[in-house]
Parts: sequence; structure tokens; C-alpha cells
Amino acid sequence: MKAAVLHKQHMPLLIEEIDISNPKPGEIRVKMVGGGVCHSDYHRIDGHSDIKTLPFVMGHEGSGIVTEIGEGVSALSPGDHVVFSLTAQCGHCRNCSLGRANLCDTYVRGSGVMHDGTTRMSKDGITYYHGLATFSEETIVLASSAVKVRDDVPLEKLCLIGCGVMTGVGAVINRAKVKTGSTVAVFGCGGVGLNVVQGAVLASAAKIIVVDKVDLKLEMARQMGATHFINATTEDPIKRIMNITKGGVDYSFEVIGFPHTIRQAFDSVRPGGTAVMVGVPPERADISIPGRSLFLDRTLMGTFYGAGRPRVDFPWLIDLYVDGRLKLDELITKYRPLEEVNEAFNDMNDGISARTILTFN
Ligand code: PAD
Ligand code: ZN
Repeated sequence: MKAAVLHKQHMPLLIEEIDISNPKPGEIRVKMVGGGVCHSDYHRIDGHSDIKTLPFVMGHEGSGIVTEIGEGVSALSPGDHVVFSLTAQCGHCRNCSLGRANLCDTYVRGSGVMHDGTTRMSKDGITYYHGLATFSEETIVLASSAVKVRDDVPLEKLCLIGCGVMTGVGAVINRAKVKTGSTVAVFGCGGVGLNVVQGAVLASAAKIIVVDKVDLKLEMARQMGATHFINATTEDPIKRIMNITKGGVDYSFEVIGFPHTIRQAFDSVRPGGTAVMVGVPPERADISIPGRSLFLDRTLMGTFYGAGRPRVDFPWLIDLYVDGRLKLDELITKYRPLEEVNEAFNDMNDGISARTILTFN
């Protein structure tokens, strides 16, 4: 089967024919249908995030059809439509029991191996590491990291629910719990930031101020429901936000991943307000904020995966889409075959795409 593989950071992905083994107990084999291209993947290529296990079969936002189940899998059957969760949800650990499935204790972040320490992919006897491996025609994942979804919705689109939508909408609804009538600022209107905007719409925010460097992204944010627009290359975002809100927003969301924009997001909230770091900061980066500003009841919070509880959240998010209350089509700039994954990254970095969805033969 074909897969997009990272062999070395700062190099394009290679499309290769590789081998996939059978699912072990508790695992499932999935034929991929949609693979969303997220900036977190690119972070691994450009060194923003570390990756120690190479070669690595890339991709973490995906949807597909179950083709085979391993021993002991009872919740899923061949033919089921599934969307992947970034984390396996064991359902039993302390965090799962507390309703914090995104922080499931069994999840080993970025390890590149399955729970038994081995991988299911290889080539000519060489181990290929992988997580969900959504940039591959087939994948093997733990059954507990796949959520069965309704089968009357185009499955290729639903990959977006698995990362961008869950993270963005979840950051607003699950993590910050934005109150009706609040003012919100969103720094970065890519595939995830646009979902923060639609989370703020769902929360009935009064003003949704968006900041980006690219006018096209601001225009996309308008389609998602943003109300005020700031191009950070021509205007000072903090000054404009202070001006629009007379003293700062109630909630700000940084959805880019740099210490200086996280600082901007923090500086844009009023006393008592909350800044949420959604973007992934560079490995080992420190974030500095003025103590006296924090002192005035301000909060700076992180969020991994929008505090997502995928078995609960995926179904309602998909229902919202079917009912016309959540936008997915507007997030999809282009479909491309797996072979064009590097072009999809170029589009993302050139600021001309919200999300590209990879398709498979
Ligand atoms: P993207 O590249 O689609 O969007 C980033 C946006 O930021 C683009 O529209 C850029 O134009 C804009 N931008 C860049 N620099 C600036 C700047 N200085 N000021 C204003 N705007 C700027 O990425 P994405 O939406 O796929 O991902 C965004 C971040 O979210 C990224 O760091 C990714 O790793 C992170 C992420 N976090 C989680 C999580 O669990 N917290 C999950 C998924 C993605
Ligand atoms: Zn992602």
C-alpha cells in the first residue's frame, strides 16, 4: 500500500509502497477515505516539533472504513464508518473517568509505536513508525482511538472532525466554556482557528475579532461568522482590539503556535479575561507574561485537543453539520490525491488553503 513517509526533517515526504501487518488484539484495520492536512503535521517536518522515530508514516486527522477487527474488539465491525481520535480513550483511567478523554493516561504522545512497543508498518524488513498514519491507504489503530460515526454523511469530509473541528470548537465550548454575549479574539485563521471562530458562533459570542496575516484567511473567517477583522501585517492587533472592545476581550485564542503571538493573545484580554493557547508552541519554548497583568484575575490556559471527549463530541458535531449549524464544506479548500501531500503543505504555508483533504484510491 502507498503511504506518505517522513525520512528526515526539512525534507519533503516520500510516497512509498510499504507493508502493513494484521491487527493485533484490540486493534482494527481501516481503509482510509479522508486525510486532513494539519499544521501539526508540518511542525514535525520543519522541526517546530521533535520527531525521534524515523521513518515515520505521517497524518493524524482521518476518516475511513473498518475492514478487519483484531481479537477482543466488540464495539466496531467491518463496514463501520469511523473518525479517528488523536488519543486512544481507554475509558478506565483517572482522566477518562473524569471526562477528560483527551488526556487519557494510556496515550503515549508522539511515540511512533503501538501500545505493545511495536509498529504495524515496515518496508524491506525496516521498521516504519506511525501514529494514526492517516496519510496512508490503510492503517491499523487501537479500536479505542476510532469513533463509529453515522454513515449517511460523506465520510471524506468527516476527517476534519477528528482534529481541526474537535480542537477548535472544543477549545471554545469544552475548555474555555465561553459565555453567551462575550467578546472573543482569535489569532490565526487556519484550519483550526476557523473552527475556534465557529465555536464562538455556537457559544453566541457578541463580537468575534479575528487576526491573521493573510486577507484571504480573514475573508474565510467572515464566512464562518467573525465580525471584526485585523490584518497583523498592517495594523497593531492589540491596539485595534483595545479600541473595538474598550479595554480588551473576555476570551482570546492563539491558534498559530509562537511565543510572541501567545503573548499578543494574553495582552488582548481585559482584567478577568482568559487567553487560551491552542497553537502548539515550539519544542522547549518558554512563554513570558507580565506578572502584574496576570494578577488582575486574568487566566492563561493551554488546551490539548479542545478538551475533546470524542465518543461524546464527534456525534453531536456531525449532527450539527447535517442540521446546517456547523460548517465543514467552507473549511475544505481542495481535495488532492495522497501523492500531492507536499503540495498541500505548500498551499497551507502560502496561506491559500484552510484545509486540504487527501483522498485515496
Ligand atoms: P494553519 O497553518 O492552517 O493556520 C495558521 C494561521 O495563522 C494561518 O492562517 C496564518 O496565516 C496565520 N498566521 C501565521 N503567523 C501569524 C501571525 N504572526 N499573526 C497572525 N496570524 C498568523 O494551521 P492550523 O490551523 O492547522 O494549526 C494552527 C496551530 O494549531 C498549529 O500550531 C497547530 O499545531 C495547532 C494545533 N493544536 C492542536 C491542539 O491540540 N492544541 C490541535 C491541532 C492543531
Ligand atoms: Zn491536527
